[in-house]
Amino acid sequence: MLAKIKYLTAGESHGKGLLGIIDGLPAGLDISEEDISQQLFRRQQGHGRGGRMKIETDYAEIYSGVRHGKSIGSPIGLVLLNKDFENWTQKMSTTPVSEDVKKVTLPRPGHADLAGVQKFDFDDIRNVLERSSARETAMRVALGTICRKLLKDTGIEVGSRVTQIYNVKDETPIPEGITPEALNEIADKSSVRCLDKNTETEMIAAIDNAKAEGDSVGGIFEVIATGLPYGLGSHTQWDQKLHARIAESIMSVNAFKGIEIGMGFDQAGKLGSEVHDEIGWDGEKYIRHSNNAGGIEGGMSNAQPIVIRAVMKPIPTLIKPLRSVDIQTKEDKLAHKERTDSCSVPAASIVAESMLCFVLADAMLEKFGGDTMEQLKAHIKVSGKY
Ligand code: EPS
Repeated sequence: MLAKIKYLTAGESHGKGLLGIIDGLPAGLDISEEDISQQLFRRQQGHGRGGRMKIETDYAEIYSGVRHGKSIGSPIGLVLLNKDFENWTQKMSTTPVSEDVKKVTLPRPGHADLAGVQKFDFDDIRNVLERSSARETAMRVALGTICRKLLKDTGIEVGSRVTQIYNVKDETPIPEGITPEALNEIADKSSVRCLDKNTETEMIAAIDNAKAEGDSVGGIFEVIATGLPYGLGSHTQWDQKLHARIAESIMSVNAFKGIEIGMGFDQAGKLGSEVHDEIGWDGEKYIRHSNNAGGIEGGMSNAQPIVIRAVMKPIPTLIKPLRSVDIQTKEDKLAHKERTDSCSVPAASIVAESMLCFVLADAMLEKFGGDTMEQLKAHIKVSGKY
């Protein structure tokens, strides 16, 4: 749960576009459409993307809340138009149409299709699939860029890389001491956002093989944040705990099925003495001899880098569809298929960065507060412990 920041998105995948509103940010934050574009571009990349990304050049127009390049404390509104809408004007018209629009009646296993039509009593799956599409994550990345900017201005960077696609794993650790932005620079040069060149080739082959079979693959990515002070989040109440807030945010992304923090699930097979990060004093400040906790102890940041990993399932839209049932006739049929991606794990890692940005920016505002960026920075200077 976010404490200080509120944000909402609206928009269907093939509708007119995506809308986003974010509220609760201080005045005086530099925000530009160029910054947002840069992140939107990153989300559009990746080996295994389908035809849609060739149609779109995602660009979010700042509609409100910014004046002469700076936030003014009011809600910030963004508008991102879908270029593809021109091909869907009848099918996705907001007003009634005379043309007969074919209904989608074959739910895809693993997608929101069947649960959605059951919930809303729809006879057309399109009413569900349009909003459940990961297209919506474009707006999350756009809004998340504003939080990323606040973090950057307070010394916090967020970056990511892909560690697994299908059964191909990159076991190499993130280079010691690398900044998240430097990590992104390297990862962004790879079409699968993988640091190891040999593994990259295998990952690309895994995606190509799946695609050739009409199938899809998922994977795992790692997100890191550095420059954090002690004490974001709190141990004092369940909904204050920083790792819980991060988990909620990350798990809200389409197709994300799990999250680990620090050593994560590997801790199950270790002794306590192998897991916990020993504490030292370097003459000026506390240090840790390792970071298995992933930067969070007792629900609070401990001034170490935050390290999380999340898993994305294979996309459920398959060119070689699975068995399903027609919701109109109840006949056994193969699931609906439409244009899709065979892998969008690299793009998902950018979305995950953005989701972490919301939580960390919110936790910084919660701890240090301020109506303006100047005030926020002054408060951090006075009471931030690193
Ligand atoms: C996406 C846009 C979609 C898909 C993908 C993500 O475009 P379209 O449906 O027009 O091809 O490429 O969404 C899915 C595969 C899904 O199942 O939701 C995007 O902008 O990221």
